[in-house]
Amino acid sequence: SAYQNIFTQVQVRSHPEAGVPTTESDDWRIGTPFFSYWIGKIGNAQIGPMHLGWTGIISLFSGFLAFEIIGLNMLASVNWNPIRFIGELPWLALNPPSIEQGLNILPPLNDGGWWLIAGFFLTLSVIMWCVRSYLRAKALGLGTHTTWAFASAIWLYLVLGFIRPIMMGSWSEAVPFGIFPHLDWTGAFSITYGNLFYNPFHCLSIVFLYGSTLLFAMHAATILATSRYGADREVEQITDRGTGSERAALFWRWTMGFNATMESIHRWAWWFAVLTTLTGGIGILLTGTVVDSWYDWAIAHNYAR
Ligand code: BPH
Ligand code: BPH
Repeated sequence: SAYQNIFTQVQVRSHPEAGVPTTESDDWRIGTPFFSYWIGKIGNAQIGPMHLGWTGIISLFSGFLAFEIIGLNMLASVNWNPIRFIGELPWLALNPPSIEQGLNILPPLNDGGWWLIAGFFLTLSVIMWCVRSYLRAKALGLGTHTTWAFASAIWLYLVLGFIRPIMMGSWSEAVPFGIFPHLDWTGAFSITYGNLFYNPFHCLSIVFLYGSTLLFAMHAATILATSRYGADREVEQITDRGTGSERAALFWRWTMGFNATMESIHRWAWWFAVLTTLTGGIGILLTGTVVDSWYDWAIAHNYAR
């Protein structure tokens, strides 16, 4: 039959696909698989089974605890009034300890204690999720690229909420939980330290974040445009270049004189994503510890005038 791509695909309806055998027993695969037509429009129509495992259970449980602690504190802050809770949700906060608490790990519950407990469980949750991605990759015989990329995001998370507060000697330096409250924190942080735009690591982080979206748009467009020649079978075309990836490469060589390869484009994407949070974390760690005003720093280094 005709070649299938995402525009013409036929949704498979058969016995659920169990996947390749893994190196371990399959006891942890839970949930009876089922098919969904509409989910099939945006991805694989088969839902489940999912692999849970101990790291998955710990992650979901501790993530749920953090979520509950944050939510109940916000509910308490509006006198347990559910209507106000919904109406004011974007403005509600669970704040870190006040300055006087320093790095006290047992501050009063209503002066950052709940914030510390929620932060502990959220951190446990994301680290367990990361370990889980490592274990799933190993069980399938994969490289661990996803795990290390996620670790880069966790690095920025830890700098913002844990490492920098410790270096500054106070939990009060950390980010509050809450929608507008964390945005207010971000804005105040920039103003306090002389405008983050003058922080060169913030610049680098932006370059990589915007660069990531540029690369993603270019790559997705290129593959969609050449899928009619089979270039969407990307992994095969790394080792067995076909007319699809040949045309994809030529398109960019004609357009800008240079082209990535079917493999290197994925390394470009991986590094751009990873460097967004890696450079970002460095920039935040330097702020208030090494540099008190990025504007003054920029003047001193002929970067601003
Ligand atoms: O699995 C993932 O992605 C799908 C991992 C992840 C990643 C990964 C993953 O592998 C990678 C490579 C990245 N993120 C990369 C990046 C970029 C940097 C390299 C950077 C731009 C970035 N991630 C950013 C972000 C951001 C922000 C702030 O910009 C966010 C918010 C995220 N990433 C978020 C995420 C998650 C989607 C996922 C991930 N990045 C990590 C999931 C995780 O750690 O989960 C822990 C928490 C839980 C498992 C539980 C949460 C609790 C729920 C909120 C409520 C509980 C619900 C309850 C169970 C239901 C109750 C039932 C009721 C009916 C009663
Ligand atoms: O790294 C950074 O800076 C170096 C961060 C960032 C910042 C920061 C950072 O910390 C701050 C304080 C600011 N920007 C501040 C400002 C100024 C005030 C708003 C203003 C000048 C500004 N930034 C502007 C801009 C602009 C523009 C156009 O004006 C841009 C484009 C940017 N800033 C861009 C950026 C990014 C490059 C970078 C940054 N500013 C942030 C990079 C990034 O990807 O951050 C998101 C990722 C994370 C925070 C990691 C989260 C990973 C977790 C493990 C996920 C956990 C998920 C979990 C499942 C959640 C569950 C929760 C449940 C309990 C509900």
